Amino acid sequence: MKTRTTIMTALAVCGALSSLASATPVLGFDDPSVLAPCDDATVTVEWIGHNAGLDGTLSWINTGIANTTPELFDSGVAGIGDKMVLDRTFALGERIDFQYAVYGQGGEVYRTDVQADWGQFWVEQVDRATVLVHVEDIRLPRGDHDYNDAVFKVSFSHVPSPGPAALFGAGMLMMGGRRRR
Ligand SMILES: [Ca+2]
Repeated sequence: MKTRTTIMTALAVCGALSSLASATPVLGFDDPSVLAPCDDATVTVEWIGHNAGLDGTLSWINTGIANTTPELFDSGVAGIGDKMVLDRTFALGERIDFQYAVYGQGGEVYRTDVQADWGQFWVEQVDRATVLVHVEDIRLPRGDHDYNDAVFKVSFSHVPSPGPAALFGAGMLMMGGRRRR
């Protein structure tokens, strides 16, 4: 029960600090930016599904390591509700970029950090700590704009770092240890 309360409080803090994320869906060729709404944000990516003739792979563009795009989901095998947690935390306002690579014919690759690809993504704000990202997997203007070829949810939660109180407590423990000698 106590753990649950702590998690809920942490999420609330993350949501309360969300001022950078847009409150309305971003359509067309605007930057489909997904931004961390708080510091020390843990990012969970959930596969929502896809409705397309061709399969593809969703990857996270890890800017911390050059040319690294760890795969998150393969639409051919991913199940609705499957989740992946990115292996680092993000600072307030830091962007999280994704790549969707279509199998087969043409093998188009779309990236949220490439302006020419922005129209292939539609970012829908669900709440302050959650967005849905919809992908159009046929290069515009040929694409049919249904944006259901791949859909995934990005959720942020705040993991508090050890605060001054915790450090103070650790210091007291060390002093206590010395006294016993
Ligand atoms: Ca489509």
